[in-house]
Amino acid sequence: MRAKDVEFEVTFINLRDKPDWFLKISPHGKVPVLKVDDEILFESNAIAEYLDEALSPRLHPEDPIERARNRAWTDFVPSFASALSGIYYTKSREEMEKGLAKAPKAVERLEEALTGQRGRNAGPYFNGPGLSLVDCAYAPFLQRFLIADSYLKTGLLDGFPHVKAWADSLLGNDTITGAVAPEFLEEFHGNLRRREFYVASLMDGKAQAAE
Ligand SMILES: N[C@@H](CCC(=O)N[C@@H](CS)C(=O)NCC(=O)O)C(=O)O
Repeated sequence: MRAKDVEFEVTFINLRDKPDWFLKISPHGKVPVLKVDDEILFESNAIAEYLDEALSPRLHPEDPIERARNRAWTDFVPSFASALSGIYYTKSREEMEKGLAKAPKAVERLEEALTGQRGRNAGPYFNGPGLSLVDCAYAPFLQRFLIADSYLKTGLLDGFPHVKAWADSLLGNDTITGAVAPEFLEEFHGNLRRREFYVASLMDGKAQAAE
């Protein structure tokens, strides 16, 4: 909706204390949910596809082949996201390193996809100079990984130049970075601390060193 420049209201939900009104409208008790007049839509991709059909400009490519390719790569988001969170949602350095050893397989797939795309367009986004739905689908997971990686310093993306350049472009775009709650960084750090992840010990070491 930010990319389409439409007016909307957003209510951020505390997932540790979901309000009753939210539980009544969200079939799985999950975010995001979109309310359009009296209609409720859920599932990120279904919401994004609806918005793209209902509101201009189209954020999916016009060409049906390109559109199918974009949807296919959007379907890969959950596998990609779990490969990344498998690195930083870990309780020890050893567990983190196991996650890190598994992650390149998924990142390599995306690198190959982007290499193919760069044969068709010059970037910096998946389909060229403008943001598309597929960019918006990957961005939150790249954003969270890059925050965690600023402490873990895994170097994971160094071996994948297209993914790294894409992630840097996405995280340099304020349509993307402005989409989170104002207290996002604090909440994200709080979540890692509460769950006692290994990365939180590095964050806190860093915080103490800075004091
Ligand atoms: N496939 C769903 C996944 C939604 C989802 O997992 N949302 C998470 C936050 S990213 C959530 O609401 N978790 C709260 C819970 O499961 O209690 C989508 O893309 O919309």
